[in-house]
Amino acid sequence: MKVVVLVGGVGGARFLLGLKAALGLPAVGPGDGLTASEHEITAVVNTGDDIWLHGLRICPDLDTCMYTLGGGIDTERGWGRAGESWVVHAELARYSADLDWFGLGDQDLATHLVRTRMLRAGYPLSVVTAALCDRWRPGVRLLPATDDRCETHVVVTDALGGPEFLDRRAMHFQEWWIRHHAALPVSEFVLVGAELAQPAAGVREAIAGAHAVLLAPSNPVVSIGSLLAVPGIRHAVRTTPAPVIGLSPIVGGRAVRGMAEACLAAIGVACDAGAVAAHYGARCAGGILDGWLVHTGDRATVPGVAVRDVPLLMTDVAATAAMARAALDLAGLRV
Ligand code: FO1
Repeated sequence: MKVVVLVGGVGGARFLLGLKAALGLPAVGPGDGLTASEHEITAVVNTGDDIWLHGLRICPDLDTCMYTLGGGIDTERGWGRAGESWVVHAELARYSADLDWFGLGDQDLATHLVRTRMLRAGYPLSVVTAALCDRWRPGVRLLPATDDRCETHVVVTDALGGPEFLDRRAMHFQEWWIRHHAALPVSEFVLVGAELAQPAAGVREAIAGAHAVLLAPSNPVVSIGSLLAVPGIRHAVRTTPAPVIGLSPIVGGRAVRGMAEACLAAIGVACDAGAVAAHYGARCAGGILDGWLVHTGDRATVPGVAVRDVPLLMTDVAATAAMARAALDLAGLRV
């Protein structure tokens, strides 16, 4: 069975752990490689969070998926390496090198150094990611949404200069998310580079050749939304013969993780499972969904979208595996 998952960062990575378990693959790592599984998972990973810092290209969602599935993630934070040290980060702060708001771990730094060196040598991000995965062996093919620059930036309108100076300024999503804790009022999200970006090698083919395409319970705006904003990816999802099934990241009117509420409010979408489904839209009505899983007790009514309610809290791998099985079942696939 070929399953393609559109994922963002922490939530998406956790979902992939459960999907691997649901398909009989070891949650972490590639397994013994002897029992060649007849199942193949491809994750199309959001690259809208990617950022140049200290001259290094940092890919938060790709690294979160790679570390999580490769067994190197710090499970408390959900990002960065387990057992991390922050010596370089502290030294940068001593130089008041400004970017102390971004946590740069010493082990994580090696990933950025290798990636940046390969990018500078001309390798596309998809090739770089495959090379990094040679070490981490995630047991899932990780494809960046695009090999091109297509960054999520946030336009903030606030009266920093006093009520008479309502000024608009843009900043990278990471700065808004981390430095400002998503607390600054957003007037819009802009995908810088989208007009020139193409899906990365293999993305369109994976989506077209899948038996099921799943939307992980990731942030609908800055993860799934930024991913779908890469020209060609939304079209690939809308035209694949595979059923397209989404899992709601909103449980009981509250985002399970991260600050999806702030992001949804910025685009005028209510923070509930039904509103997010309507935002994605039914494939038969110009959107992308054929099916939608909501948490037990939540509701969603979108004409043309088959809705089921199941427990959607990824409390552990077993719970997440049950969610993944429910999504595949809604796609008509029995595992
Ligand atoms: N998230 C934070 O809240 N604070 C950080 O300092 C931080 C640093 C960081 C470094 C590398 C990396 O791969 C992820 C990092 N994240 C940090 C998480 C990241 O900002 C978010 O998880 C994603 O961008 C949202 O999906």
